[in-house]
Amino acid sequence: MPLLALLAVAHGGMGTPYVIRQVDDLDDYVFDGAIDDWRGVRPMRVTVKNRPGNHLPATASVWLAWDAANLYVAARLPDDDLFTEFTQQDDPLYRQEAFELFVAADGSGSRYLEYQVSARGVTFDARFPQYRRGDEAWDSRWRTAVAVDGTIDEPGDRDRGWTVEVALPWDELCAETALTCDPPPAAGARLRINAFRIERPGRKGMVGLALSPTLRPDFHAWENAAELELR
Ligand SMILES: [Ca+2]
Ligand SMILES: [Ca+2]
Repeated sequence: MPLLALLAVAHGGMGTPYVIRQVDDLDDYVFDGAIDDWRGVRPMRVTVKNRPGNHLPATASVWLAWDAANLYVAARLPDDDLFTEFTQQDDPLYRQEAFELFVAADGSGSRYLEYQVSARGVTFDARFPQYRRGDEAWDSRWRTAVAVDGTIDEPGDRDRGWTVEVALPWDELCAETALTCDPPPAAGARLRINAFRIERPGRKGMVGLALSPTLRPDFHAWENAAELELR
């Protein structure tokens, strides 16, 4: 599978945005859940939900990129026991294991979007016109694809994990958040995002991992979400 050689992701330290590179040529990109074609991109670690420095028995890596049509996200989620029994759109995937994205224009906590996908490829999507006032009946036009290395809901064997690719259309992000598409997002534009992994080792308890530590037990802690800058 060809490399997305022109993709690159870099980020600065605390207080500086993650820099997200534009994809120059998507012709070679295969939207299939496998992430070999993201090898040219530096991954970001999703390691802790609430506080920096915690040691947790799970990790994840995420990749971000963009073009004129979409914001792209990929993730690798190593997992020796794939656990997600939900099969219907908008099922509460977060009660078992899932990868989640929150996207907003700013840190105000209003007008944001939540996306979840499970290893089964089942999705949950909701828009939040106000903080925590979600509209789950809303359905996104996002694209998702997953690739599973193991067997889902077979507790007796040892899995390796799953990978996921996501494409979020800018026109939808602009319609449902304070981002503007007139003109469309371009180099220099900034937005807020957080990515979470919900993992249940032994199918109990819950380990929550975040791209940007929320610093409090709230997935909707927008003031602590990561800032992205398109480049
Ligand atoms: Ca698991
Ligand atoms: Ca929905």
